[in-house]
Amino acid sequence: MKPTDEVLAERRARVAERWELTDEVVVLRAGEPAGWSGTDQHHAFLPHPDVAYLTAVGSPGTTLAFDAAVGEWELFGPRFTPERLVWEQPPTPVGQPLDELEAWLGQRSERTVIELGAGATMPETLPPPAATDTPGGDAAKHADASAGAMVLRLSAAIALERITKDDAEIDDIRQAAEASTAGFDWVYANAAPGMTEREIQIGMEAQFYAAGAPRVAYDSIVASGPHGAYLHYVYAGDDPLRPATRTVEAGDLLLIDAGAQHGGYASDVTRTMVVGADPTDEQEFLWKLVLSAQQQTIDMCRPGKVWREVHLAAARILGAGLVELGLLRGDPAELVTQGAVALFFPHGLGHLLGLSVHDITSVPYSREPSDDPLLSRLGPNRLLEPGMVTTVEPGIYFIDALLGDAARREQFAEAVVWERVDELRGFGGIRIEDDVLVTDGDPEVLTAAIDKPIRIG
Ligand SMILES: [Mn+2]
Repeated sequence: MKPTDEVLAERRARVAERWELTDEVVVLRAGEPAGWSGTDQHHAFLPHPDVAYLTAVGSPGTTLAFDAAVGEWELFGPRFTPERLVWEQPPTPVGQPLDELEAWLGQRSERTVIELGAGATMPETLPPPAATDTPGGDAAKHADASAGAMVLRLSAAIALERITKDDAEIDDIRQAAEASTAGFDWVYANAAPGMTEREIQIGMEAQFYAAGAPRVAYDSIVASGPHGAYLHYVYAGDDPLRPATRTVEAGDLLLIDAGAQHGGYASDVTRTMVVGADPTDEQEFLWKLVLSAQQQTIDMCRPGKVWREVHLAAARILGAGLVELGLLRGDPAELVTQGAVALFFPHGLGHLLGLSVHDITSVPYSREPSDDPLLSRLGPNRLLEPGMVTTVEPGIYFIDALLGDAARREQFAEAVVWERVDELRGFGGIRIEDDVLVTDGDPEVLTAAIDKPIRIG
């Protein structure tokens, strides 16, 4: 649902409050389409998520400006010339014409202007604080550093607002999930041995679009048999000029990680099924293990839980199962600490979901702990809060690059029962993923309508 003007005003007011600026000018740009090198074509455009969040407008060039001296926001939108309107339909007119931004900034030329959104230069690491400046030091470098720190702080403030979703945002994620449901239902009814991964992808995505999704939230992963062991296996990932695809065989695992987008908001769903045959003992054991790890950790998605603990709980459950199946030996918690479980579960349990499928990743501090109170809550030790939407996606994979690596085989000679593991090389992977809304009460699975069959076709 498109946020009302009132909701947009509330979002902007909360951001401005976090910024605590006095007389600076902030400019947030949605960005421009990226060119395809060597041609006059462009890649599909999506606005910078901070601008989408604060404006609900997606046209290239859309710019939101803030004058901290008076506490006022000004929206600028592109207008096309008659010549351009011969070729392209007009963007929805919003705010003042973008051409007037320059004059608006000219009236504030004495003030510090901070570029955010697509115009921001985000520092990769925390710039040194000004206090460490030394006499005769490189003044210009420190000036850059402090500008970088400002960009980081202001971006982090928007990120903190985006971490918890308001009702309009949750509604869009629900609608994205509904379109995804149509696509997965099509797979359950139609996928069968003899079809290619590509045919299944096309049939599924057609249902996303038919259900109202303007686009997919990310490149769909439709991976059969051994391909399920590449975490991000996508069509044309090998060579976009002559993409290969694989025909699904009876008894294959089929791992589908796909999601529709709605209103700019993503859904992100993974299901793994055996196609056209009853599951083998190992397929059934590992599928139920992954599902159990998912169910138990979804139940942990409650306010006050530290995300890292939820991840480690999933890893221990998976580790215990791998011991039970005879692939690992030892204490599950120790196997997690040593890194033996990560040979089979080499990714995080989940990520925030929102305007981007991996939401709030543009702030570097979302990846590391920080002493800065504004940045610390973005870290991996983030506490879950009501309104957060996170994926929960445990998995077990038999990845040749890890399991065939001589150094790892030696390092884990004791922990891994290699003769048993080697029998399962080529197994592929199993991942089960849902989108979970943290609430004051029980966690709500926004993708609960998407069935989890162990066998289809
Ligand atoms: Mn995901």
